[in-house]
Amino acid sequence: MKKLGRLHVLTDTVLQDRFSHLELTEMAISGGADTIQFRQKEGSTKELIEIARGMKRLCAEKGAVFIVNDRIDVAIAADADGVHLGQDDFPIPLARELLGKDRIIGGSAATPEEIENCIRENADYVGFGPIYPTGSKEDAGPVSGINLLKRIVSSTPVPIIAIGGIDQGNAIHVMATGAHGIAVISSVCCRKDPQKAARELQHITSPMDVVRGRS
Ligand code: TZP
Ligand code: MG
Repeated sequence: MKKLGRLHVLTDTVLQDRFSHLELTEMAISGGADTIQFRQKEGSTKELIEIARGMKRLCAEKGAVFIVNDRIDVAIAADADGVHLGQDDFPIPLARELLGKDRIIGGSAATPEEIENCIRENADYVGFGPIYPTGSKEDAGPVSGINLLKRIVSSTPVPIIAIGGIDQGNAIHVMATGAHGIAVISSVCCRKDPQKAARELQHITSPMDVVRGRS
């Protein structure tokens, strides 16, 4: 399996329309995001595949991991590094059969029970949240808060990628729980300067890169 990144940026063209998925990919990676997730609920399959292929090419060039949300067909067509699946999406065990063991398969969870499902199905990581209130997902469910996140991190044998309302101000508290990393939409895509916004988060999620002068 490819190395699991610590700063996952989910590109979004609904909450903002200044930048395309590809432009956001470029800016987020320039700022230090190590993982880009293509998340788009609307549009024809053909259109999604075209966008995803462009994003994958750019991610491969820059050494970032490319993950597709929900759509395993689009992930396969774009030769993505992985797929991220919700509880009601394409079943993880079937995705594993199709993608093999070298691709990353992440599962979404909002409760400890859903985390158990992801573990049972051998997800490579669990995207857990919302940690804080978010306006980016209507059905995100109740917030977990930092204390529950901390308990979950210490009792879950797979890496946790925390999501939901994470920004430049609170990311440090999220990382302090021992979460493997964070996934964000608005605190990069909706910021005036997405590259700068990603850099600020990258300094928090991978501080050693800063020390080594790789920022
Ligand atoms: N899943 C749980 S919360 C969420 C998703 C996709 C939205 C995250 O967006 P933001 O803007 O980083 O809160
Ligand atoms: Mg989904």
